[in-house]
Amino acid sequence: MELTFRWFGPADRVSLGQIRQIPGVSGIVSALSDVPVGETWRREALERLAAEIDRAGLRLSVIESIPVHEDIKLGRPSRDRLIEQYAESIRSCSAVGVRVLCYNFMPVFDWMRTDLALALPDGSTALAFDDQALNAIDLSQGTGMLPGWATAYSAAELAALRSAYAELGAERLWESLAHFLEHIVPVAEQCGVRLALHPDDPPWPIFGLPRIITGAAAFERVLALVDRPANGITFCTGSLGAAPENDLPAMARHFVSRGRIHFAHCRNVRVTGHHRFHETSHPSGAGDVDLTSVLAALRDGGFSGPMRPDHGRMIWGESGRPGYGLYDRALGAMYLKGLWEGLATGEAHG
Ligand code: DNO
Repeated sequence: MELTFRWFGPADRVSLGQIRQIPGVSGIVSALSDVPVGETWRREALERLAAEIDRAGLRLSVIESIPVHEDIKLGRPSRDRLIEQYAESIRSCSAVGVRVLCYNFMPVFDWMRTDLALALPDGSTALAFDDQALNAIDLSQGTGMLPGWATAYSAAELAALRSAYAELGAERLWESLAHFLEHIVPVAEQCGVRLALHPDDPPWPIFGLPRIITGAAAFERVLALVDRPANGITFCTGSLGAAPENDLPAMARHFVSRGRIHFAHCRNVRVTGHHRFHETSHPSGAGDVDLTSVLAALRDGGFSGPMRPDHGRMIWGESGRPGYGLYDRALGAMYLKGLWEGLATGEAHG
């Protein structure tokens, strides 16, 4: 297992120097944030990113993410040109030594929360989601009212996208995913990059938009679309753990045995109602995700890919990018490292 940490590039308030001081972290998960969605990622830009990370004594290990253009998901005529550009971006990643690409197939929105600073009893704050609060959001104003949402859509753009997806529906979104994978899996395979599809977060439809990567059956279907080792998943315990029907240790055991978990995002959530949850600190007892059993399943299955702590709370007065401060994620990294080491020691002694 390679312990990694997400870094949002030179504009990130968390520095590579700080990340390097977290014991056990050797890999960086990053991306080019200034390339418009759909355009090809140039090798030179990735070389600069990789060189900066190298200079800090770390390694660019995972790209998270190259966003997938909505036209690809919607199956529009421009998709084949966009897919070819995506394939070229994968080749650029490979050229700088990146071996894992994390991406998602969520329509319009990536991860979604309704509260970016829910106060927890210990004085920390965490990201939270509540379906009722979501339904109260007035999308006729565009995305401006959504907490922390990065991609801004005007009211008209958003309305057009929502009606296009309503017409498309979940089954044709699956067809779009199949078409995409049929084209990019061979490219990834040829250049030694493993694709790691991230589950939808949260794993259910929001705002009437279909969401299809929601649990074990969906992952199984993804793997079968193009049944090749390069076609794999990101095992994100926080996204999957928001749906109580997902048995995470069982899923980890199953998909690691198939050799298709190419990246692990490990964090914890507390489910507090129907489609209602908040994030917590990483340890198993802090939320509903049994990370101890998940890591044991990964370890038993011979998982050797990158793993990262995921969203952290804001603690010790820190402020910063929601979910991506330094302190709580560093604690998460140490927890994951400790669990992993303990499992190894248990093995050696037992
Ligand atoms: C949120 C992240 C996601 C993830 C993408 C992968 O913090 O886990 O935004 O990067 O969904 O494509």
